[in-house]
Amino acid sequence: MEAVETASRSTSRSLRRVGILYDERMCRHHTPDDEPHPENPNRIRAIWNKLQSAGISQRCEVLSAKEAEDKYILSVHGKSHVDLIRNISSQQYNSRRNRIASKLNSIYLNEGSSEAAYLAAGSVIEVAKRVAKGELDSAFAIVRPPGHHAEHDEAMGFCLFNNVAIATNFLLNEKELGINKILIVDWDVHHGNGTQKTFWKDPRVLFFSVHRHEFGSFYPSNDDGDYTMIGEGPGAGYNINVPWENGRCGDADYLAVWDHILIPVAKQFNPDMILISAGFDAAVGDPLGGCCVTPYGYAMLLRKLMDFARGKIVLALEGGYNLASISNSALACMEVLLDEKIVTGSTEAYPFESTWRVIQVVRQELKAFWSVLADEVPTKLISQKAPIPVKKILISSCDSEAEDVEELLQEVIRPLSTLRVDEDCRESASVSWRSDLSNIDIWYATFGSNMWKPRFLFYIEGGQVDGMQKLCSGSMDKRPPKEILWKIFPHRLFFGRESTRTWGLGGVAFLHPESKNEDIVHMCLYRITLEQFNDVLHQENISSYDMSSPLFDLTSLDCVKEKGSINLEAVKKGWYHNVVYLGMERDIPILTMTCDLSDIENFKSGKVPLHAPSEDYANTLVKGLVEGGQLSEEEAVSYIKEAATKPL
Ligand code: Q9C
Ligand code: ZN
Repeated sequence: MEAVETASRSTSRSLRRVGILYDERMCRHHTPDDEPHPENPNRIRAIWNKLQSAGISQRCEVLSAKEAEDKYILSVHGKSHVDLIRNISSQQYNSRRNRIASKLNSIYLNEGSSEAAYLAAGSVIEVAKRVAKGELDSAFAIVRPPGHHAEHDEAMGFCLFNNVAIATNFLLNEKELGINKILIVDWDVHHGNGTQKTFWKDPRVLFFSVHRHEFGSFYPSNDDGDYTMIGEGPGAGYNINVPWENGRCGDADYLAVWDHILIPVAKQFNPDMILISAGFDAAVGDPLGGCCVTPYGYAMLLRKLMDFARGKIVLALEGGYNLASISNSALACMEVLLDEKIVTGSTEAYPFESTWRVIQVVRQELKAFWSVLADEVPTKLISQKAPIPVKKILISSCDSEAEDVEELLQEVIRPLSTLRVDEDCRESASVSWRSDLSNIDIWYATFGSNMWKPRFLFYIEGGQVDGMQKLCSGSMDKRPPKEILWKIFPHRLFFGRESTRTWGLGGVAFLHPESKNEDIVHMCLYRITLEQFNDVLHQENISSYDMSSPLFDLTSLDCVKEKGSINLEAVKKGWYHNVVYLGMERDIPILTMTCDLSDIENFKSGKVPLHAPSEDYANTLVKGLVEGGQLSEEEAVSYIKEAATKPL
């Protein structure tokens, strides 16, 4: 009997006992009206389906989720936070839930949130316990909501409970498990601020995070993720941050950080167990991350960690928003845990120069604590670097601009058209979406300065509009609009914001996203492709978003037709990130872009002022309306005046 079991194990199961935890109940946390959101239930479904169809889950021990007990959660979070998350999904919170969520930073809540949060935390505990006991060699917990941003008293960044921090404390507190030193590796593209704070003074936990930082402008947009943040008191030296200065980092950059920081330190620290905050939003194709780690890259990073803690490794999912990217990355990691085949693949040759610089400053900062970091990195290595990256990104805008100018100052201006289509991710990532969307026409309806055709053409052709200091990147597809027509819609035009970099003092045009019968707005409709529309969206909402995937694809189009409007999370800082559907014209959808309803509230309350436009800006609109044959000059002037003076 026993012989039979052993035989069947060696054929269908791996020699390694690898745990995998998936539970559909964690899908019950979603946006209240199922509005699109990058952190959605399909993320974990996609990973699970992929692992099943690749035959991975069949070779693993499949576990289901367990809710965490409050006493474990309370080792990381305050009582009031735990009470809130426990009760937030109950009926008595129905009327307050959305308001509470809106006061938090990047959080939504629904009737399924409490259960999912407890299951996510409990699941990481469950797999970590089994690995610690030796029942499993290693494990992957496919959990959501993610956890690493959640702080002692605060849910943020799509995270409710800090799953990895909770499991870490669990392991350390269960003395009989014999786990006294834990290495947490956080390779999510965002800084693990919550985890860092939890173990700030704790030398039993070495927290290592590599993340986009951009000098404090990348989410969570503060200095917590800086390399100078090394821990405090007995924890000094036990917190290591590797902050990227830019996006586009890929396998070579991550591997260099592993080879020259993490691996030597891990050797010296000699952990009893490793927990990985395994977000896959640094993966190539991720809409939020803008980095380009391949599945092979993730496999290598994980492979190198398997040599420590006798292979006792737990991966817990954090972020990652491209379903294909996260599924393939997770699959590559599972193959490493199962250890059944050699990791194969190749990596682009060299890290960026900025990567070597960051590695050097991190080593410098920490060498007093880790003698293995004391030597200089050989100049021979450092001289091997990728050519200075040129950004295709953006470039300038017109009615709008990003809030943080710093973000922009990093940009090297270069027209899109000079990029080859098939360059690797470091420059233009996967651009196959472009050919898909280049055959689909939409009407781009504009109510602002783009009504003046010469002005709008700069968004297509690129270049500098007369009298404006700024350069537009243009669209990669430079064909002019196929048709132009004008229509009147029952929407409210208004002018807001005190000043903009493009137009100086004075408000710029916005459309109330909701229609009302007493209002009218003149709109100029340009028939362009969905690809061009994406480039227009990008120019209207300057951000570090890198266009490796579209901002607005066919799914978004279906969704906006059904829902009326959709907010583009990736360019949330832009003022025109809300795409509104205005109906069909000759079987072609009409789309415009404006602020969202929460901005409208801020305009109404005066938090952001309503403001008449500058003369230059108003003149551009008048020219648009007059040259477009819509109104006489006099009528155009009074149309704008009315929109600029009527209260919202
Ligand atoms: N301008 C994780 O990956 N983005 N969280 C907000 C505001 C929030 C990411 C953008 C990103 C949170 C787990
Ligand atoms: Zn993330």
